[in-house]
Amino acid sequence: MHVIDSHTGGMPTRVIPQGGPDLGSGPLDVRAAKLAKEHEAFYKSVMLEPRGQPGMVGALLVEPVDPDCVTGVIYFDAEAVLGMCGHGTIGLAVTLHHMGRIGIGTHKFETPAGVVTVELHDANTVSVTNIESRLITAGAEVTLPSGSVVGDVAYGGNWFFIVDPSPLPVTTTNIPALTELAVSMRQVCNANGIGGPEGQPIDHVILRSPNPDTGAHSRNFVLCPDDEYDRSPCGTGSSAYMACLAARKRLGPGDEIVLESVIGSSYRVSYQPTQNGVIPTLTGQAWIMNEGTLFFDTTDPFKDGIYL
Ligand code: PYC
Repeated sequence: MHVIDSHTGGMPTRVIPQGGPDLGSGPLDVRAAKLAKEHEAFYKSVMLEPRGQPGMVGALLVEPVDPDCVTGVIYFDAEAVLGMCGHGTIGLAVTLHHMGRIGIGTHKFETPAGVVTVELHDANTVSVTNIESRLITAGAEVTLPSGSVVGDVAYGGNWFFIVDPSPLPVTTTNIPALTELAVSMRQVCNANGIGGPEGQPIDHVILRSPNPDTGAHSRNFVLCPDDEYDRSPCGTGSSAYMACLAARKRLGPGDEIVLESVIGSSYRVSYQPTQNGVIPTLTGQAWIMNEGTLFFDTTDPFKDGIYL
């Protein structure tokens, strides 16, 4: 299987141009649900060690339904199929350019969450205009063994519980403690029906620290479905956060801010208002790291990945 690996602000994306399971030709969300339900072994074998690496997101290219789109894409990590992925979309645009499939300019990609627009500024720099993002529930309270925390449920292509400010400083030394805290928040949210309006579970948790010493607006720690942290500032999470800022009138339409990841990589982000939320645009950079062929030798005892 041919793959091209990039990273966006430190977060890896593995593009699979062809050769995934047959998902049919229906709407992308239906194909994504089929991948999640029937082909877990496929996506785990590509994402888990020893072939994959912690945090890696896969981008399986499929035929789009919308003929205006350059490609359809279904994102996943080692644990779950995603509705959308911002860092993956930046990585995909850079990868398609590397493959000679797109030039500098504006292009559309179809994802299970909807059509997103990318503007490739140069070989590494991409702006993504995401799907409509919304604040769902402001100020939901979750009770943890260590006490209560209040956060927002918001959608940006995935489902987020956002705690701002974080009870723990968002620093690299705190990554293990932030991971443990965020895992328990997600578990309590999902045990108590705190999530999307149609029962969608929380798949990501964001803990934010305001005013990092870099002059950025804020820095975040993002827990992904595979319990890894997002090395990038998380495009869908930044989108969900923009919906929260807009709903609280803490940021005006078109005003651009810099959002940082826990490791200090950054996106420039702004939004345009819609009736129910915002359309966010985020700009970041990705770099190609590797192009190669994955082998699935039947005699390899770890050909399906390392399951812990
Ligand atoms: O950038 O949207 C994102 C993302 C989701 C999971 C990992 N990265």
